[in-house]
Amino acid sequence: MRIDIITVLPQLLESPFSASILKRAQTKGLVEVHLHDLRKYSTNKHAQVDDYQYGGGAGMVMALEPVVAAIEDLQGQRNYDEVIYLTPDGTTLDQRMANRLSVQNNLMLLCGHYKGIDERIREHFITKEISIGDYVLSGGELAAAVLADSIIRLIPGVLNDGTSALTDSFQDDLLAPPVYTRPAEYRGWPVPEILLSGNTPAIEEWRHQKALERTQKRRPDLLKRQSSEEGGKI
Ligand code: 6GU
Repeated sequence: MRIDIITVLPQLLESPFSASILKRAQTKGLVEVHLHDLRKYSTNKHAQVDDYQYGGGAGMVMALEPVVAAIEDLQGQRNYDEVIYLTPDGTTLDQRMANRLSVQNNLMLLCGHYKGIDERIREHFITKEISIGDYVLSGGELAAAVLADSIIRLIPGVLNDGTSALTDSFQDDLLAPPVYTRPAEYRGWPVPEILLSGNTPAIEEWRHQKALERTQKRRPDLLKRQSSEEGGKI
């Protein structure tokens, strides 16, 4: 997979892709992440990438021409499965969306800034608009990092344990069960005995039960969703 990210703040996105799993995914050749500084596409002598909005009012808009130039430059080099605009008024990211995007080849992400982008770009170039939740961030960069992380970790080979992405919270609309590590007893608090039993089927059943209990208690909405939308996960 290849992910191209268009941003006015490439520095902000460098570190999330330079550490841990996202770094290893790139080193292993499983994903390529390319950051594109929108300023490089500005024809303005001050490399300005914002502009006033028609109709007046506070707040600048991302300048139309550099954004279009960046998108078209990349589209001239390869076909993109999706051109995604990160914006708080987009569709809220969930695991299902991450799953679907993880099987694509080329994704372009455009990080929103200021009051956003000219509506005509949304109408004519953007194929998907994604928000990462109902709160406001200073820009789309951190949202793009979150989206890319949620996608990249699902690419086969990225996680060492091939099954671990499947047992994540949300992967089957269940929260993950509790986990324990050494020592078996700490300050008088024991690890549940079943986990020390070596009885794998019983342990699996216990984990499933705990996942159900936890979901019922914390996110009953997920269980409702499961019963009303059986199947069709991808
Ligand atoms: Cl994608 N952008 C901004 N600026 N704020 C957000 C967001 C995106 N998703 C949630 N809040």
